[in-house]
Amino acid sequence: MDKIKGLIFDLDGVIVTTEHNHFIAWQRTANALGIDFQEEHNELLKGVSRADSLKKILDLGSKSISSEEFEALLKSKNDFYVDSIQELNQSDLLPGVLDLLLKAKSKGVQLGIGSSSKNAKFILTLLKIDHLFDVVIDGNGVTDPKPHPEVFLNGANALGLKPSECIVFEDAASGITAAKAGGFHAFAVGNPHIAEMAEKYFNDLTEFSLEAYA
Ligand code: B16
Ligand code: MG
Repeated sequence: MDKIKGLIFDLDGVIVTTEHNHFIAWQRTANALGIDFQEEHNELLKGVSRADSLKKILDLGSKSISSEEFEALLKSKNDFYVDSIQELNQSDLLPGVLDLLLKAKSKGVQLGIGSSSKNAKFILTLLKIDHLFDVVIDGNGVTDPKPHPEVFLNGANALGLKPSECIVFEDAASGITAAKAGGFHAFAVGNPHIAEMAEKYFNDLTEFSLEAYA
């Protein structure tokens, strides 16, 4: 393995526990359409863009709606979700995150975010960790969402690093697929369902030792 010079983090589910907020907001949307939506269905939506998530929910219920209704549902889901995360703060960071970011900074390892979320910058500001990242690539700057590798390739490019010099931390199948397709080291965190797909698996980031890689 090349010496690791960059760490690229997915946001929802790796840095912070916002996946549950997404789930509650999508469940409300699905139920309004008369579609049953449970945690196991939500697994298919992790790391998936907002529009692709709604398409998957409609497929689940074999429903089709007008483009006006589609746009209105995207907006109401996001309004509900954003309302639900207003109180986010540093105590919501997942275990080991802050220590790892600070250790990487002190060793000169570059830091990036590779998220599908259009709310990523807002969330990083609420968490007061935005200043720690050298680059933030989010759902606003990407043409092809995960499982396409574009989000991570743009991140590595901006850091001036080769994918093989970066570890991507992900909690979603779509994100592990994207990282592997881009030639990154794809490490899974906090989601045992995807452990088998990844190069390494950690229950949380306290189990990851930067010294072993950088
Ligand atoms: P938004 P990540 C993803 O973020 C979430 O995992 C996924 O549940 C969400 O639908 C997607 O962002 C879009 O988020 O609606 O805020 O733009 O895990 O890639 O950081
Ligand atoms: Mg995620």
